[in-house]
Amino acid sequence: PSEHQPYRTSYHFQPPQNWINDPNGPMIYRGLYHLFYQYNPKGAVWGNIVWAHSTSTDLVNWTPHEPAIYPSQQSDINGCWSGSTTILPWGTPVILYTGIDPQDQQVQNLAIPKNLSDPYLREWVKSPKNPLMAPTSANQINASSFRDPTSAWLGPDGTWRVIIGSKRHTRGLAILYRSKDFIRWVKSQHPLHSAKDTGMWECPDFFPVLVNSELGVDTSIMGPDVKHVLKVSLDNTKHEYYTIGTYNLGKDNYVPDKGQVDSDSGLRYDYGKYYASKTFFDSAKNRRILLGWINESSSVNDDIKKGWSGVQAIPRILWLDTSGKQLVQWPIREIEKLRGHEVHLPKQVLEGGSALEVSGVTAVQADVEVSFGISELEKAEVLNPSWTNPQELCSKKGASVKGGLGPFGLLVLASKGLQEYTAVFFRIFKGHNKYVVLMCSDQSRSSLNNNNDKTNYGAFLDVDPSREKVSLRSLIDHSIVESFGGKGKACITARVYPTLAIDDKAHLHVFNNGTENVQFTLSAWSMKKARLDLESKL
Ligand code: DQQ
Repeated sequence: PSEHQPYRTSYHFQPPQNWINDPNGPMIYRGLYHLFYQYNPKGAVWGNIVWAHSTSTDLVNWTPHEPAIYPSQQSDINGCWSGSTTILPWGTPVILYTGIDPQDQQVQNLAIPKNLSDPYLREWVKSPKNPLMAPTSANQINASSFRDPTSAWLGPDGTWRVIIGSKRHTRGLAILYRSKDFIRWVKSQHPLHSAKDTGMWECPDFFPVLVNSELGVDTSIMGPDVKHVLKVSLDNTKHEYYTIGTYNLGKDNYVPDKGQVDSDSGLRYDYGKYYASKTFFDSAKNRRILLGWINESSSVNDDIKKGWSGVQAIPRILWLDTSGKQLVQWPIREIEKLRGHEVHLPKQVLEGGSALEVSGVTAVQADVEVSFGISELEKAEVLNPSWTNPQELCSKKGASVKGGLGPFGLLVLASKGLQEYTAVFFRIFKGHNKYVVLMCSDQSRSSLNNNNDKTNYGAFLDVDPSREKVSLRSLIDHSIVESFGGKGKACITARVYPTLAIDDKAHLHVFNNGTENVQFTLSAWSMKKARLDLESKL
């Protein structure tokens, strides 16, 4: 790896070097959080995959351990791919993961802790009965599309259930298996759910959320005040989408609610770079926590040069919005422990066509909260009914395209003369019978290095600007801009690699490139470094 590392993160999880991808089997066990993740011990590109392992008391500072799961049996000799943990009713955690066997078939394996009194659960023992689920000519499972078991859930009938991502032709499938003892698994005739033309479903996640509550619940909870969420990661497009719906225990199937879009154009946890995510129930704080992998946007050559690739997003809590129609996410409170010096800008007017530098924070490593109030809503641009794709709209109308109300927001990781910046902003449109708020993350000017993917991202935000403020929180971390619009109603994560706006040469501005004035208040905190790469293996 090269000496100067301007893109390494200070508080987004990453190991000292090499390739990482999916978070695996996150859980809390005896007060300690465990993160496993897909890892290549030998380089900065995907390959030689094992489950690397770190633990934490706060999901912010991490202690690394030796890999927990690595090829050692027939059933995983060609790789240990993604999977999940399940906490058994008496408190013992177990891992279900995908192994790649000698024929390169994808099969599902079980591992249990070697020593339950080791709080770090450093060693795992694989079941001699592995594989527990495998493609056969009888079950018609596609051997190269059968992976990523979820956490299992236990029905009131004493039967465990788990889903595995798959496809049949172009139809995405959540194959359902049942077991009484966690060892002998029987495939159900029908998948839990499927959707046409979505392709392979990687890393499915299926879990309950409470109606009208931000509290999380155990994965096996069912009942009248419970809705279910099914999330899938699409191998074809590298997007995730989720639906909210009903789990019918009798039929053992899941049906998305009316109006939920069961395809790539549906709801996303994150409208930027975010993939192979997974939730777990934090029984210590009664919350459901979401982890996700943030891929690079740089070239493979640049990844090899810097010696690493991939980071984990800041853990987010997630709950059902009061509308019942979408989820809401927010960075875990613990991350605020890293907030240092605060710069506060009290309520003021930001005139159309102006920008204001926020000085006094380490702009390269900051947590920024800003909220905008708009009074002149009549001046909003009329929304063309053909503008239905927010990402396309954000590409067409980047930060430099003037509007009526907006673009207004933040210029982050900006160089002194604004040769480089990433813009996270809003535009307000007059829609059919309501105002429409568009949230964008514009990477087109983020770096003078053109080897990077600088695609813009966008999302529509379900906020009514005539009744509430339009708020934005951005977690800036050297090469990451992780943004939360409308108090977590839409999230966009971007990777950027500035060449000038690095280290103490990065600047932060609030800007308004619309014709109309807006009001804003802002707080920005310099962020301290988290303990991410402590070498000690304990
Ligand atoms: N990554 C794993 C697979 C999974 C994919 C392999 C998703 O199990 O489907 O590293 O990123």
